[in-house]
Amino acid sequence: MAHYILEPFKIKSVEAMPVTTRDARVQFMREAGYNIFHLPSRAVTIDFLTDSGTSAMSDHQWAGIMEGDEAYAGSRNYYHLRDVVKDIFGFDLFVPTHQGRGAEQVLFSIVTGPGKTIPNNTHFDTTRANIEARGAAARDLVIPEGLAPTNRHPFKGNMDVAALEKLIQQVGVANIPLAMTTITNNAVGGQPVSIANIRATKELLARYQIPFYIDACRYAENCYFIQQREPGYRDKSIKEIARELFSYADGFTMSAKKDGLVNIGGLLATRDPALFEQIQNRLILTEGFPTYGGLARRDLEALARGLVEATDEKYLAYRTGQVAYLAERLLESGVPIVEPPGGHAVFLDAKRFLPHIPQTQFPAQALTVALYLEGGIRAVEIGGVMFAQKDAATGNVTYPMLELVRLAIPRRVYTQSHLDYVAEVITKVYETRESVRGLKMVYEQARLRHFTARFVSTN
Ligand code: P61
Repeated sequence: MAHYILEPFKIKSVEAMPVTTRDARVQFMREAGYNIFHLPSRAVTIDFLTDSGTSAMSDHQWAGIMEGDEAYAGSRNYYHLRDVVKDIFGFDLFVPTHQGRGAEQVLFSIVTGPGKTIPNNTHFDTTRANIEARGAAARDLVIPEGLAPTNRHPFKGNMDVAALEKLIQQVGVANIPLAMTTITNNAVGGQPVSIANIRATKELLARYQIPFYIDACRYAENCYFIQQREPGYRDKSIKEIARELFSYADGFTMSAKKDGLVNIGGLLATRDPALFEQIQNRLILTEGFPTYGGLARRDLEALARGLVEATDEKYLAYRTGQVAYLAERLLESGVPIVEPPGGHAVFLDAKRFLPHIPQTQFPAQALTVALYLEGGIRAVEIGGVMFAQKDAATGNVTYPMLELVRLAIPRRVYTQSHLDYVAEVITKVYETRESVRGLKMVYEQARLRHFTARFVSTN
């Protein structure tokens, strides 16, 4: 039997949850063009679209909202955030941004351009898009185990350091303004990266004098996995692990909507004073003055408090335990998932779930539709819709290795009985999987097409 870790909090405020009929869901889905991004939230019972910006804030964070000092420059909330960033990450030079892609936009508009290449263990879609939008190339270099859904490697998110060295030699140091590692590695299943791998990546990059940046949105979950799984870290606190991990970085971007436990916000930090000057100038142009960076000052206070709360081990044990519980329940029913589960989400393996649907008919997208129709659950496709690459010259489409459906669990929002309901709905869909049909895409945009694409059923 799957084991559930007690929630380390009580509920002080509740929000009504929409419950719909199957007929209503069929209608909603048709109107949404079989794309869950077009569903109004009033049509969704359990919303697992994302763990980003969907957390429940604590009473302490809400109290901080009331203590917002809405000064344009030099707000006391900014100084509080500055102290917390220094304490957890060890960085002096940082700016807040409105969210993760705000940080990406500012950084990449300065360092990338045509002919440049940015390597990463795996870029998430907005990171890739922000690089490609500037004519640069985004390269994914995760270890092979990361792409094998049932391989139980403890750090499946790791960078393939040998492949990184090969890439550097191929494209040349001058064309790589920086290299990144994303923790946890979202696109391959929320899989952690070991501190040994971070250290090895840093050592290699230092030899070539290439700066090393971390995409840090789920850094606390990653540090918890290091504590639990990596030899030598069991007795270290999350903060100690974070301080060591970030000591190898020359900078980081962070969507604070994840392990910042806030509904909006981001961070961009660097150790390079000359680059920091450019960052501040660019920030003023697009986000805001450096002591607020596109956020209300009350948001900075909530973030300063959220960052600290996310390093609490009781919270992280519950958080990763909740994800593991749902994964365990699904495995007990024979449902194919990415193993072991990651830190923020359970990923269904749509290739094994729906082997009768070819990749040209978007099996993972078809599965998200089926989950919604069966139980009002909104999950997100991470497969061919999001990541297929079309060759501009030949029109040939290359599909990604993995066709996944991500059930991203918002932090501190759902209880054990919600997860039990989800497990029952998915088991039912699995038992009747032969009836699920593929989809045909009838509308798409050139970039980030998954947000707006529309489909029809191949029925
Ligand atoms: C997510 F459906 N992630 O996982 P921003 N880096 C990484 C992320 O995971 C990430 C960002 C940078 C989201 C939100 C999301 O197609 C989608 O604060 C590793 O969202 O700008 C965001 O941070 C960007 C959901 C993003 C999507 C794109 O759910």
